[in-house]
Amino acid sequence: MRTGDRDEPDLTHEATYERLRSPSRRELLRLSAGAGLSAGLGGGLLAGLGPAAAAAADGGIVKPLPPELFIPHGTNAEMRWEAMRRQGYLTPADRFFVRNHTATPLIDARTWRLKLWGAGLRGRPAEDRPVEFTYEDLRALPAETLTSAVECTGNGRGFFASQQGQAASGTPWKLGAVGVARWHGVRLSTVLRRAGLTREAVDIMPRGLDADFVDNGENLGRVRRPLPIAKAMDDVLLAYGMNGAPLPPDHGHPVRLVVPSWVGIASIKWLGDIQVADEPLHSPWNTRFYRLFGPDYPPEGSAPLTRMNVKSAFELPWDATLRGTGRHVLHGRSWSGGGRIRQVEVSADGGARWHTARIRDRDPNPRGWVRWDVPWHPRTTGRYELLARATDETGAAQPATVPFNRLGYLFGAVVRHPVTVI
Ligand SMILES: Nc1nc2c(c(=O)[nH]1)N[C@H]1C(S)=C(S)[C@@H](COP(=O)(O)O)O[C@H]1N2
Ligand SMILES: [Mo]
Repeated sequence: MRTGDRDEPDLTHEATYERLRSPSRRELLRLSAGAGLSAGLGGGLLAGLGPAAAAAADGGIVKPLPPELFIPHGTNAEMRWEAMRRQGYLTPADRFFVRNHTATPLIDARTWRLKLWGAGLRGRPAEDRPVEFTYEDLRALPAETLTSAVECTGNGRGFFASQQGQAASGTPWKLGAVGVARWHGVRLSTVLRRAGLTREAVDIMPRGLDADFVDNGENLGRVRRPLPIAKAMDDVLLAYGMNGAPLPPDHGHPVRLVVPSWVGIASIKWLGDIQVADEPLHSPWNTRFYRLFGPDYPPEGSAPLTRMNVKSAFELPWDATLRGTGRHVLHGRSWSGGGRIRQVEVSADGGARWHTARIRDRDPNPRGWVRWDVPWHPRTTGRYELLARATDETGAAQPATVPFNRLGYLFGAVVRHPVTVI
């Protein structure tokens, strides 16, 4: 999965990559200011799709959001973790979280085209003379299946306020902004090669067909985030299927990227075009967002975020009620962008004693999660807090607290799950 030689920097990490050719702070400020080159193009391309690109009506999400499966957060909705109880390994599409910057666009696959352009392709095709693939072109290419998590970088953000007393800005997710699906599609590397990828290619910039994102009155253009070519050529999928069905509108129909192990923002939905550049690219989504900002970080923020961290969740309602002081079996899942989960421990006494959970998946998928269970015998009725902490194959684990960052990314501390035994 990772490239190369130990002496070589790992360029599949945007952070490593960034360190090697980081722009100056002044340059970054300029790059993060607004839509830059892409301003105004959104409307034109969308108009080109005609009625096919109408946006979903009220609320911006197409699928039903029954309250037993979802907690709504404006244009987004998170999965309730009890909805994974008695499910198999995968998150069914009906309960997969939705993170929309604006609204789900309704795109007709018959008129849709994927457009590739830029100086990293043979002949350096311009944006208005791109290399095009139809939906059928992509489906005719060798198909692959990839079981991978997609997780929002801000998953767990609400716990900065509720557990650490410092609120971060953004959607106050609990732990439900994650899901694991079986994605079907064609490797991005296959399509990049067919489009004429050259050795000069450095970064790609996939861009969505949803409406321009307006941040406090400032139009930042369409959702787009650079991806280093090394990651793009590694394990990234252009997905047109999810759990054996066509990709649903809310999850990127007709085609989305799935960038395993990385921050959810990398997995661009409703993919319209991909710039392939022979120089580093920037967008607000890797300069002003998706870096760590705060007292512990430099003014321009950390390096752009790449891999997700380690997390664990119980398959219980938030504020669960359990009947009886007898034997219970607690179920949950743990996952990490760093790879396979090696160990999960659970505490019911605030972290004084930890019990090793039984991991049910024998051969853990490094891009997915593991299911686990552990018996629990509460001796008295009353309020409890259940804690779960996991360790991944790199040795990364879940601490009791994490340093604050203003945008509330990567909350990886142990979450204290309230339970009442009656
Ligand atoms: N075009 C586009 N792609 C996007 C987004 C978006 O708003 N527009 N949101 C991103 C973010 S922040 C996340 S976490 C994932 C969420 O994917 P999902 O809604 O299928 O769960 O999609 C990413 N891709
Ligand atoms: Mo996200």
